[in-house]
Amino acid sequence: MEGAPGALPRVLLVDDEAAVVDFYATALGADRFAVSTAFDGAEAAALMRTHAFDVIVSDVAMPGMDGLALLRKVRETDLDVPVILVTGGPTLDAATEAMEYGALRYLAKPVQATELKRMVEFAVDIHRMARAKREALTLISGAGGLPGDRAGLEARLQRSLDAIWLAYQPVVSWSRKRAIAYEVFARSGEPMLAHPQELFETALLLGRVGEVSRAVRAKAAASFDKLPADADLFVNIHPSELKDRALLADDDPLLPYAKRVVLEISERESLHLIPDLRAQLRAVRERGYRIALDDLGVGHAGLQTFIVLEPDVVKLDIALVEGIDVEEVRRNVVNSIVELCHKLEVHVVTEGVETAAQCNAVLSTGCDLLQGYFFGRPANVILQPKL
Ligand code: G
Ligand code: MN
Repeated sequence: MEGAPGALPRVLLVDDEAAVVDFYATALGADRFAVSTAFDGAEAAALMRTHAFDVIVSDVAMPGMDGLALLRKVRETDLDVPVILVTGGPTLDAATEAMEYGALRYLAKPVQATELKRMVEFAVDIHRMARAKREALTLISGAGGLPGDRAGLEARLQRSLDAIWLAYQPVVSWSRKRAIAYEVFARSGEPMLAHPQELFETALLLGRVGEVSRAVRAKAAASFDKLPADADLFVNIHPSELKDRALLADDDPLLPYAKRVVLEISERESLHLIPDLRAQLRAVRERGYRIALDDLGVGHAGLQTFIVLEPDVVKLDIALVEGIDVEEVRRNVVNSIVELCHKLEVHVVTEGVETAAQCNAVLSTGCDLLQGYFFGRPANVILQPKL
């Protein structure tokens, strides 16, 4: 839906007062911008489904879908288009919220014609830059084996989306002699994007992470039919899922099961690019989800991720388990982590347990929750663990 080169920048003006919209349109000038108008958020959202815009200028207080709701809606599908919010009664809360959701600027009424024009011009440049950066990313990754053209990537991602399935692996409690949960791994029948990492990286390039992660969550939600009543579900999420708020949508398929879901966030992934991560995590927790810090031991050094995530569960990476039965120093390290976690009332799961010897060594560290081939490999059905 990109416009032809040299075409006028497309601006969408949203306000429930016709006079205000007219004033904005005049201020911008029909010779400089291609202006479309809508009288509330719902009408704007409908227009956006069929038209691409370079900038959206929206009132905050409107009947029906207000400006903030519109902004959230926009960000579900478009991470780039700049949104300028305008309000009659600016409060700090609303301004903060607007910026959190990725509004470019926040303007107080009455808006001066020159100010509006300057800001919209700035927004057009920002949007161009965002688009160029995305194209650059596509080019760079193209060199690494993925198709360089967007259409190719799109087609491949679509095939992967259609072919997504879940593998289930039990997380066992040794003392309770049963599976207390199953971790789900997204898999895809599309060979080039079979691994979740490739799937998510492609989705990121195309700005479609929300869609892919939602497809995974829909499958995860459907698993509850088959899941034992006393077992929870561990679902891996990519940090960028916290960015576009797709996870927080009121109609998210996984939401009804939130209290039985632990969302795993890997220490391998960088969290510092997520704007206002703490607020996002708070919102996730308010929905009832618990959070696990995944792959502890292989990610960034230091405890920053631990401190920010305040996890309910920590998962020790397979790298810490390898050789744990023969190396005392590994047992001591794991033992220290397990003790500290328990002191902080954080559950610990040890991943990658493959042999009886490893199992015994891990149990000797005081860790009761275990996962690995020794109890069950990831399978396309929910299987009882071997215990
Ligand atoms: O990053 P995360 O911890 O979510 O990924 C775990 C990966 O490790 C999965 O791909 C899973 O198939 C794999 N896995 C699970 N259990 C074992 C195991 O016991 N040994 C090995 N080598 N891999 C495992
Ligand atoms: Mn995991």
